[in-house]
Amino acid sequence: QEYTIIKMELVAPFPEKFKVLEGRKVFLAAATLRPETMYGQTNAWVLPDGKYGAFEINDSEVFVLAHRAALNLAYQNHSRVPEKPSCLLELTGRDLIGLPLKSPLSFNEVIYALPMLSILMDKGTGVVTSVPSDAPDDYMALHDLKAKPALREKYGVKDEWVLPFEIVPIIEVPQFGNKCAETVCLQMKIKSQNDKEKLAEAKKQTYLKGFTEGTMIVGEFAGRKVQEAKPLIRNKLLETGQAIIYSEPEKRVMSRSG
Ligand code: ZZB
Repeated sequence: QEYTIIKMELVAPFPEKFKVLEGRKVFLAAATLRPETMYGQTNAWVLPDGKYGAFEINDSEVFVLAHRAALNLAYQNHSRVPEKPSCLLELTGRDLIGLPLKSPLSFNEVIYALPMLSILMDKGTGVVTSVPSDAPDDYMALHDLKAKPALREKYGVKDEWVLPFEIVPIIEVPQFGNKCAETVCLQMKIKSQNDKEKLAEAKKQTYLKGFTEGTMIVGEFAGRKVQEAKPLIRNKLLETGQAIIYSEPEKRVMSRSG
């Protein structure tokens, strides 16, 4: 599986726990298959109990991601020490919740890291960028946080990290409109982010529809088909140093996604 890693930059001044990283560029490294949706980012997702680390990628840049992903990256020429992850700081998802981030292409200038309970730590980087317009999982998880003050309280999520963030329409899909994920979640009567089976089906449908029939309605490639825009946007992110390629070795146990 070939992902694009989106570099979501931690905004200074860094919180206490991250002070040792001051002077470097620190990024939450989010693995995505949909780089063309980055305009619609509203937050990042992390697993509260997940184990993360801050790893030296080169002399100036640090990535926050799962240890396993750091090891893979080290073998893909993305570690200060060749073939060896160099961890500066051990972290959990809870340490990351509330971090303010600047993410490439996002219309929201600053977005926050928030808890998602369905994040898999053995897939991608364990950090996910959230696009509730086009990803059903993101739509439901953000919906849960907005609708349930107790859930926000449980994870120490401040209102201002969640409530101001509306869905940003970025892709028009025939019959599904420009908030594709919302349409599918409502149609399928999905109740929460824990409705795993329905969400898997919703994701499948949304992927297919978005990719084969979607048209960009924002950004540099507005008016172009998603199929055409996707590689163009991806290359742009790679060329400008806002993203890197991440290949995931196919060694996962046969799983949910097959
Ligand atoms: C932004 C985005 C926008 C995504 C969208 C999807 C969609 P797949 O096919 O199962 O490999 N993801 C990445 N890593 C994880 C993880 N560790 N745990 C949970 N979810 C993860 O799915 C790849 C997608 O799953 C990635 O692309 C990421 O979310 C999420 F509009 O990034 B995506 C219809 C989906 N739309």
